Amino acid sequence: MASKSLTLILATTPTLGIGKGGGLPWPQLKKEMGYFARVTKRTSPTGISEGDAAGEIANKRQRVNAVVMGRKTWDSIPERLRPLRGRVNVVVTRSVDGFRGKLEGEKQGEEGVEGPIVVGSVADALAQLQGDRVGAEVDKVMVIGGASIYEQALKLREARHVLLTKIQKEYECDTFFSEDLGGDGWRKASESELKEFTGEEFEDGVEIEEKGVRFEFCLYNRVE
Ligand code: FOL
Repeated sequence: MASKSLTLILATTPTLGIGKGGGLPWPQLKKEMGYFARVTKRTSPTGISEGDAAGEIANKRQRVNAVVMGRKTWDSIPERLRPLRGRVNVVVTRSVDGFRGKLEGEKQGEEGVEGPIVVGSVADALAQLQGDRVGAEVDKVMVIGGASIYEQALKLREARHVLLTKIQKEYECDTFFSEDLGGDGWRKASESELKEFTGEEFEDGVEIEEKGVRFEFCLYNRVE
C-alpha cells in the first residue's frame, strides 16, 4: 500500500511566528480556529453518493482524519477539548511510556472518549495510521505542530501539502516555522485548489478580518 500523504496545518505571523509561552501568539480568533476545526475534521468526498447502489454494496467503513501533534501542542489544548473531537489524535513524544503514564493519571477512560495514540516520531505516527490499528479508515493525516514536529514531518517525502493561514499582523513569538514556502520546493495553489482540498466555500473570500486582524487562508503543494 502506498504511504498516506501528510498535510501540515498552521497559522503564522509575517515573520513565521507560531507560538508564544506554550500557546498561540494572538488573541483568540474564532473564525480562524473554526476553520482549523472544520478542515481537520472534514474528510474528502468518496465519489459514492448517498443512495448509490455502489454505496450500498461497498464496505461502509467510517472515515476519519487524524491529527498528529507534539506533546507540547497536546498540553496547549484545553483539557476539556482534548482529544480533539471527531479526529484520531496522535501525540509524538520522546517519552512514550512517561506520557502514557501521565494520561492514565489524568481523566482517561471517560466514557466514549478514545485517548490519543502515543508514538515516538512522526514516521511512527504514519506507520500506525497506515494499518487497521485504528477502528476507522483514516483519510487525511494532518500535522498540527509545533515547530519541531513540523520540522520532522517536512523531512518525510510524505509531507505534500501545507495549509497556511497568513496572519497579517506581528505578535511577539518564541516559536517559529522554519520552512520557506516561497522557495523552489513549494508552489502556492489557486483558490479553487484550496476550495477543493479543504471542502470550504470561502463565501467571504480567502482574506478575512476578525478583531481588526486580517488573515489569509493559503495552500502550498510540494513540487515533485
Ligand atoms: N492551524 C491553524 N490554522 N490555526 C491554529 O490556531 C492552529 N493551532 C494549532 C495547530 N494548527 C493550527 C495548535 N493549537 C486547539 C487549540 C490549540 C491548537 C489547536 C487546536 C483547539 O482547542 N481546537 C478545538 C476547538 C476549536 C474551536 O474553538 O472552534 C477543535 O475542536 O479543533
